[in-house]
Amino acid sequence: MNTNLIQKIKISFQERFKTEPLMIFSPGRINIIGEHTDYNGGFVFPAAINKGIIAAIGKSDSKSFSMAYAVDKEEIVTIYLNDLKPSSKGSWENYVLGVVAELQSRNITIGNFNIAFGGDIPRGAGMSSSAALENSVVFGLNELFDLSLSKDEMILISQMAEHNYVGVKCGIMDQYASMFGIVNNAFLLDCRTVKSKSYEIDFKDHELILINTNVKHNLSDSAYNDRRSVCESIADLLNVKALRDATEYDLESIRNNVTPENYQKALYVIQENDRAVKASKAIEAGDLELLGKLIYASHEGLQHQYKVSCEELDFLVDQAKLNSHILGARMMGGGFGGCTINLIEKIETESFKVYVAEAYRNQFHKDCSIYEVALSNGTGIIE
Ligand code: GAF
Repeated sequence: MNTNLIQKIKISFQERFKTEPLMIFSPGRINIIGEHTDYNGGFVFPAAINKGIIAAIGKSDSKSFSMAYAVDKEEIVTIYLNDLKPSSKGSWENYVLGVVAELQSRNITIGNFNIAFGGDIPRGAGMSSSAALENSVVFGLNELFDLSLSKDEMILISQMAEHNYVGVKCGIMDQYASMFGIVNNAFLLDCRTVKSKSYEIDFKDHELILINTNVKHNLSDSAYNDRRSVCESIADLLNVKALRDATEYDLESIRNNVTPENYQKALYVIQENDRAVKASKAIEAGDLELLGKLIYASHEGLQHQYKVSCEELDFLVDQAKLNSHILGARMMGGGFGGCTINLIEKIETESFKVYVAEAYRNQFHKDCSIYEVALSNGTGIIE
């Protein structure tokens, strides 16, 4: 955990609100494989990481308002609990407001509060800073006002905050990974039952590194919701609850009833779901070659079938493919920017970092950022 950041957030809270806060860490996540399968009721393979959101939270004496302070942005908003509405600016405020609104919609009463937060994952990096923020807010309010919410309830509140206040109809992967993370472990999560099996991750002489394109193309939120509705309409046509319940054979039977583009999107989801399960078996068997192949195949599908990649991500994956010490690479998260995740032999990491940073700069005249991350515990109090 980032101790400097914890200090900074704590001091910012104390200076502004003049009381002692409860400190919370809520991690971001990686996803080894299983992309865009969560909202199709399928499987994903995420893990919480040692980067995320640090929040300081405390009760407020005010009778009429609460306050939320984004320390890095130096922005503060006043929240009137009896008059909540989404902020038109569409910024970080909606993650906080959305959680409060979801509590209210469940008739859960809270008092006024103050929160200050900051983080060490860049927004738009596909590492789930939004779920981390939502989880930190709901977790903090649960502690502060003794709401007795379970972690399962809290992640649904976070997810619905994102649907109803942020406008992204996300699945449950990010909130789950951030809330339930276990140090050194990743999860095969069944997004229908919201139950997971954890896998200790030790790739021996290999490791996972992230490369951030440092771009986030604008269409990402609307394209995300579009993909979701395409999947839902094809599931309807197939008469199944979600694409997770369909096979390639089922899909073939309605091929003439859908556009070739939508057929490919649904096919991607069915195949990716299968890859996530296969990847869990490969990890269990220590078969990193197979895991790497599945990861590359996932990117192919995201690029050509599901069409949520972009030229910066494709470039990074192509660079990885040129290096025989990299077993697999793919875009991670919603897409249209953010990071690639790379399974690389440890002895190669340093030289690949230098190589890829220069190649990226030459190609796009901007810098990528490279992170090594450790798998961490989920949302919790910082003692
Ligand atoms: C985003 C969403 F928030 C997740 O629910 C998931 O769908 C992911 O994109 C794609 O796998 O992170």
